Amino acid sequence: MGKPGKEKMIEFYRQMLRIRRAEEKLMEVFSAGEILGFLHVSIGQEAAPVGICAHLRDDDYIGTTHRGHGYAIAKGIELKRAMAELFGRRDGYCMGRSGSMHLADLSKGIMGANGIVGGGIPIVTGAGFAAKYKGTDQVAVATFGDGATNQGTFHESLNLASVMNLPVIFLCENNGWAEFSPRPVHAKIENLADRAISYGMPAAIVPNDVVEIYEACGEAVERARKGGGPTLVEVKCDRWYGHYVGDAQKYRGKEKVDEAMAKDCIQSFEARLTKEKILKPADIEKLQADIAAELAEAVEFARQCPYPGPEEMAAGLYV
Ligand SMILES: Cc1ncc(C[n+]2csc(CCOP(=O)(O)OP(=O)(O)O)c2C)c(N)n1
Repeated sequence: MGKPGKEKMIEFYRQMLRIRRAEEKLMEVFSAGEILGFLHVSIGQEAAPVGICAHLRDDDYIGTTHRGHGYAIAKGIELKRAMAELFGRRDGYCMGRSGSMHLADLSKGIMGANGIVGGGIPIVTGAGFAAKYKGTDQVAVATFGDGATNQGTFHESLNLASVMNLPVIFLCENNGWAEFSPRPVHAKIENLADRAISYGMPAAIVPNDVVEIYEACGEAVERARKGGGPTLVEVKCDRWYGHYVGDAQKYRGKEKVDEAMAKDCIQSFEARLTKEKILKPADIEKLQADIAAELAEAVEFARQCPYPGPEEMAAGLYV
């Protein structure tokens, strides 16, 4: 696999920035009442989706959580149609019926976000089983938070994937919080990757650094594609904002939030790219401007799309 070259590094930066700006825009329009329901953003956690998705093909599967926008974007979802979906419009990926927490695009292997904590893990394990059964070299990636590792679905899935040698990568974003409970309250062990030991599964622990995540996930994906079975990867990251947009985080001191923000995975990567002369300030400005234009277009597209009508309510249902 090797180290990522210059072009890949620039693409990592561009994708992390696209995710950050898209979620900032989502927070803005959600707070203005243009999007209904709940919204959970992954600001501060952009390195993991970019690091893993850089290894995935369109026909590889990914299943995410309530905090899954970053993975959908990194896996190749189109911002216009994703935005339309979150706005509840009929030109969205799921005709405006999924919103943020069930956003899916099977043409890109995006099996969907999931509002049930740990709910996506067995679904992805099933996709891994299908790939193995059919004899393809596809892989399946389940992403989830630290809280989800206490769910039975997590343990059943890891055990099954291990004994059946399935091509699944279990990617845990340990941001230290499960809703309003800090990790020591919901799990006695600091490193959740240790849970892989009981399933005889290889595991890796990586910091919130896109290149380190890319390298660890590269090994895991390669092992899975070659028939070597599953891996558990734990990324130690930080959630900047509340559990959902609008959560004032009264349970978490401001100094902790400031600490998390100071470890920004995008800022530190930008500093590295500038120092290594991979990007000049003018290149960064251009990237920022292109992303801003892409997002403005996506939001405008979403705003002018119609809502689905009641006559379309049963479309796409299995009976
Ligand atoms: C089965 C289930 N239990 C409880 C909830 C309520 N809930 C929503 S998100 C969440 C915390 C999830 O924490 P974690 O898995 O660490 O993910 P993070 O929010 O940090 O990304 C909880 C308890 C739920 N949606 N589903």
